[in-house]
Amino acid sequence: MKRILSVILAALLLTVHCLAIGEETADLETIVTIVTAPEQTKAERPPCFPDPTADFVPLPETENLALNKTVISGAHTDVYVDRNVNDGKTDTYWESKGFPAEITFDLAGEYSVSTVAVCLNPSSIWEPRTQEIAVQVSLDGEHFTEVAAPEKYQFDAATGNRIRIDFDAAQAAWVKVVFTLNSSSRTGGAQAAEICIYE
Ligand SMILES: [Ca+2]
Repeated sequence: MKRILSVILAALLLTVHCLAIGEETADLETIVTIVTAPEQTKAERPPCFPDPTADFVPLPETENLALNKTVISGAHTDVYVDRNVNDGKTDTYWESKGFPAEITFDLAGEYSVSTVAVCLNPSSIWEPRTQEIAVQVSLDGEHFTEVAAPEKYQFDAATGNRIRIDFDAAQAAWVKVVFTLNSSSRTGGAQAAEICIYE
């Protein structure tokens, strides 16, 4: 008998509890305003949070012909080997040992190239520096023609720590990028996290 009374009491308590929750939910429904989310197809940034990449040097949106292609260079510094220069990651980089520093890409095909971009790690830890760079192209990997004469380019995190070299379109199966100066006091060689080549 005592057990039956306990069960009845528990059932009554559960019923009262459920009724209380029901009233609470009803109360919430009366104070909550339901709004419909606006259509949004891309990420939007409020004006008080300016886009940090807005001032970055724009790069072509076409295929990067250098990505993961065979690359040849001279001596490198420490662990900063040449295959870091076209692995698609800006947190790995190539650093030559001294100047001039040449790095050559086998495009594995013939293309009409017109832009070479040189990128450092975009982090502001990489302080501004100047590198002098030229571009040469070849159809046989032996005879090269200069398409962009040596020129000093400013690398700055504010503009993405990257520069682009545009030149008249030239047929190329090989592209050689020649560095002759780096103003950074931290190294005696050329530095590039990524070198990208575009038609
Ligand atoms: Ca890299």
